[in-house]
Amino acid sequence: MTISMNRVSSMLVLAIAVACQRGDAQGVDQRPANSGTQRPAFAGQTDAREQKLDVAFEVVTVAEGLETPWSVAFLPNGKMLITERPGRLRVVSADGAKSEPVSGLPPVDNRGQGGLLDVALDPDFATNNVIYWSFSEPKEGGANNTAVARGRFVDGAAPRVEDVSVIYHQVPAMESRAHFGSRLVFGRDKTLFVTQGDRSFTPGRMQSQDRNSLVGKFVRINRDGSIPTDNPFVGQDGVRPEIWSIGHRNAQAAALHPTTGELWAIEHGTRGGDELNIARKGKDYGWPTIAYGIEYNGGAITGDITAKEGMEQPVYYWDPVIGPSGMAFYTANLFPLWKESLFVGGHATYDLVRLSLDGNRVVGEERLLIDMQPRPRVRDVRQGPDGALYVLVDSTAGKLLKLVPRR
Ligand SMILES: [Ca+2]
Repeated sequence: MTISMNRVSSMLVLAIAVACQRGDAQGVDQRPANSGTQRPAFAGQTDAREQKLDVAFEVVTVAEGLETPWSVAFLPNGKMLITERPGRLRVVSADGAKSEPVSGLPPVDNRGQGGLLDVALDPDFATNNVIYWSFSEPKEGGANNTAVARGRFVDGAAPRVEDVSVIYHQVPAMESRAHFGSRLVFGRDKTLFVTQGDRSFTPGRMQSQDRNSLVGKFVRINRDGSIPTDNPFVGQDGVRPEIWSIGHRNAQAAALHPTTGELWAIEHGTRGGDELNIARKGKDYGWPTIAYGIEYNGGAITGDITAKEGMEQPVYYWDPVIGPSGMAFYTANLFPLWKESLFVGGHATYDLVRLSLDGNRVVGEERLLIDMQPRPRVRDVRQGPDGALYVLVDSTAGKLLKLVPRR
């Protein structure tokens, strides 16, 4: 077939025009977008320019033989706590030795995406030895909900938790095996943020805008489970006082910004709508009223709109999606070029995503670990006390890896 030069140039102009509408057309992900005719609310909201920093690192295996690990936390003595989703918490030494499961944890509902999920140390762990963990809590009739427990950690040959109490229960419990969210992040004031999901079915999804439900919400609680008096909806009739922000789909990545102290979170979005938000007090992040992308089985989301007055726009969104799980702001000196980067686990893309930030804007993106064999299904990413970047690989034969400078 012969194509005239005029035809070629008009096709080229059209291609550039479409690309420019999406972003700057130099993004790292070359797969086609799912969002059809949708457009970002501002330049740079998606498909940021690829920015390769060419940092030389090597990947070291710290521990292996972990069954579907979900989260890692660093103890002050150089050991680590790692959750395994079926319901086990293990103490892992720097040399990779794994303890017997920590005893004393309440039962979990480990069907589907549920089980033992995040783990975090008390801000005063050095003096009180208290840890917190999130899990899917089994309820009658096959229902479950996200829950948070705390207990005093006692290390040793048979590690255990004592004085255990469940300090938070998402309500209502529902019959679903998905979208538990549940990252735990302490604010600077030592209150605890808990991200939660919409339970991945219509009854839960529609509660994401219902302020009398804790489904599809981020909540903020005190360390004993009580409600901070300065939560946004305290004292309002028909509104749950635990709520910090509303309209969230399923955030499995969250961290406190190292400079501003604000809660940043990344949620699993629609097909074409994973999104990075700064979760601010009392704000509405729109799900399911506004969303980028489409239903996973095709078709528009709710009213097929991406913006509405009174609803927050994401700082950034991915189309196609990455399946974000785990995030860390890098602040250490071990990798000077990575300072002030935001790392995100690509659970669906089997890679590690690095974002360059300028204030609250994403200005560059890079994909790491794309040459590993097999590619890592990243569940969590953390900065270790040694400044290395730790990556937890989700698998029935899961691993903890760390990235260190290449020698
Ligand atoms: Ca949103």
